[in-house]
Amino acid sequence: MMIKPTQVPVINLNQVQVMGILNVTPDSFSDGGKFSSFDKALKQVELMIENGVDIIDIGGESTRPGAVDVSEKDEISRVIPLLKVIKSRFDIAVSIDTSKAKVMSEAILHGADMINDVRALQNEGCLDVVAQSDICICLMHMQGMPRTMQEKPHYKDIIDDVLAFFEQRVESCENKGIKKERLILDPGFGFGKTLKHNYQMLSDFAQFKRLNLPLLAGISRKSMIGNLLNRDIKQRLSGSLTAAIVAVQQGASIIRVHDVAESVDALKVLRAVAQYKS
Ligand code: 7PJ
Repeated sequence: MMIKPTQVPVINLNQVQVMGILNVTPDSFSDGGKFSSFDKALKQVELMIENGVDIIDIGGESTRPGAVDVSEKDEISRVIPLLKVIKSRFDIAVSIDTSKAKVMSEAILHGADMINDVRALQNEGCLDVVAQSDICICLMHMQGMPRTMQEKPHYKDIIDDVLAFFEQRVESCENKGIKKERLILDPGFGFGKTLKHNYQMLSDFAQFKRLNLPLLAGISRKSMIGNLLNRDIKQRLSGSLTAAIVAVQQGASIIRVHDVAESVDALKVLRAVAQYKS
């Protein structure tokens, strides 16, 4: 039995989608916990919508390097009330960034349009929960776990290894009856990768299209920008935009960003370039 069928196909991949990041963790990576209170989060949602966001990605678990685990109860109380209010007030697609089956089922029940899982549905019960719905799922690659993933990332070949992981996860989904059409793949910039691995993935981003599934790129304000440029969080906009556009030019369907207005502008320029090509 379906938990809740979605009414409309809300994630439209006919044009590149801007996914705006809404962190609701007390220790959020790049907003310093600024939006941890409910009203501030809602204001941020309104602002993102005004600025042309397509999908809002709500995360209640910090997955930045070194982050500690959060309980299921805490994560649900951070994320679900916000999801409910957004869905009742705004006509916007919402993605829930979680790796916990219980959070996923609550999210699906309350109208989430997408599950964004940095652990690619590997945690117990996740495949089963998602199989009972029909919403989109983003499967992200991560080597190791957030607390320790940056200690010694190692790959035989970063592109081949990530592709092999995707193949295995897509197969697990299909074995559970989750149709391929619902899946989006993400190589997971910064998740168990050195600076070199990250730039290899960006240079060869188009290789990830080999499985014929839409791709998501999440690079915004990450250390692959900050460490390269020696810039702190607030000074990473130019680098982030450049990287996002490179990913889009190589076939990314969704870019996950903090700076919605600027990213929407950059995409408009790209579209004009495509439109006026002789
Ligand atoms: C990503 C994510 C990403 C997907 C985070 C941060 C760290 N989900 N959640 N892809 N990153 N799908 O935003 O810096 O790259 S949390």
